[in-house]
Amino acid sequence: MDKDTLLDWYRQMVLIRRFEERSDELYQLEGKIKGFLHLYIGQEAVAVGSIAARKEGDHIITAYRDHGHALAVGLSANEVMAELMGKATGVVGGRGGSMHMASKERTFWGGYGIVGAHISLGTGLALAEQYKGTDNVCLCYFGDGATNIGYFHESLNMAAVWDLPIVFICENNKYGMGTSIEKASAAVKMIDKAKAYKIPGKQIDGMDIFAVHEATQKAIEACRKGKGPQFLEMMTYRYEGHSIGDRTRYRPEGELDKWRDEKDPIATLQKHLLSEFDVTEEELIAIDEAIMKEVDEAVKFSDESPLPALDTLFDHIYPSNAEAN
Ligand SMILES: Cc1ncc(C[n+]2csc(CCOP(=O)(O)OP(=O)(O)O)c2C)c(N)n1
Ligand SMILES: [Mg+2]
Repeated sequence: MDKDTLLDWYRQMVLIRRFEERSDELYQLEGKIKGFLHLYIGQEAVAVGSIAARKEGDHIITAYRDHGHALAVGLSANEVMAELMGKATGVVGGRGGSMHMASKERTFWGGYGIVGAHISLGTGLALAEQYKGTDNVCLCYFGDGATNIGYFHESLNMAAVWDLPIVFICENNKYGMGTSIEKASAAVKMIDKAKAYKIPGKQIDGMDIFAVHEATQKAIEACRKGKGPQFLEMMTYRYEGHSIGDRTRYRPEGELDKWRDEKDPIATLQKHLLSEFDVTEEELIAIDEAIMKEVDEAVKFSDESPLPALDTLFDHIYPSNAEAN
């Protein structure tokens, strides 16, 4: 890996973290973000490292914890923040909010709130590419909790039967909504579920951006060679609760500190940059400062942006509904 690539990964991970810390304040202290807000803090290496392995045309689809993926596919802090604030300049015009970031141009399809349902949409995207005879693949992200849902099993089965070009990326952060894996899942290793459908699976250290990137690259390559679906279980940790308001009382004391102190993906890459490359502390500080500015500007941009106009209320919905109204 060259220095510029690693600095770019570092920049992306810091952007996601600062962006979300600011979003948390805007939600809890300023009331400028409403609805749900699921933070990705702690898991940054998964989105950044894996999305860096895709080429143009490959699809990305994920669940409601989607701000990190949105920024990693290259959407600007301005348009993602404006979306969080429900403004017309947001990535989907202020209509989706936190859980529904998406961008057709970047083949990034969202952002879904129904746990597990988008896994079938990702499988459909892969089927479409196979049908058209392209070498595009789909990277489909979901949580450990989503593997208990029927859609997950039906999708894995079909993907395996039809050898679809899809990389199933399970972001295993040990918990669903207030419930640990052990309490909700009979199989505690997610790769065992993939094995049931004869899909090759690997457990990866999801806090290590190098491991994430390499594993995703290999999985994508296998898909492009027609070897069918691949499964990666990224072992990771979310530092915040499931969504704002979750005080995470179900976690053992000290668990968060341990992950944060020993495994933090940003600190780990930082150390690597300082020890293995001729990167200085000053350079990293300058990146951090530039990002703080970028986030502040995104908030200003969103504050100053208009809400969607009332006469666009029925845009983008089925004509029959619009007529009915
Ligand atoms: C079909 C469905 N059931 C339940 C919920 C409520 N719910 C939202 S997130 C969640 C837990 C999902 O956990 P996981 O897949 O591990 O993802 P994480 O939140 O840890 O990223 C639940 C039960 C929902 N949104 N949809
Ligand atoms: Mg989870």
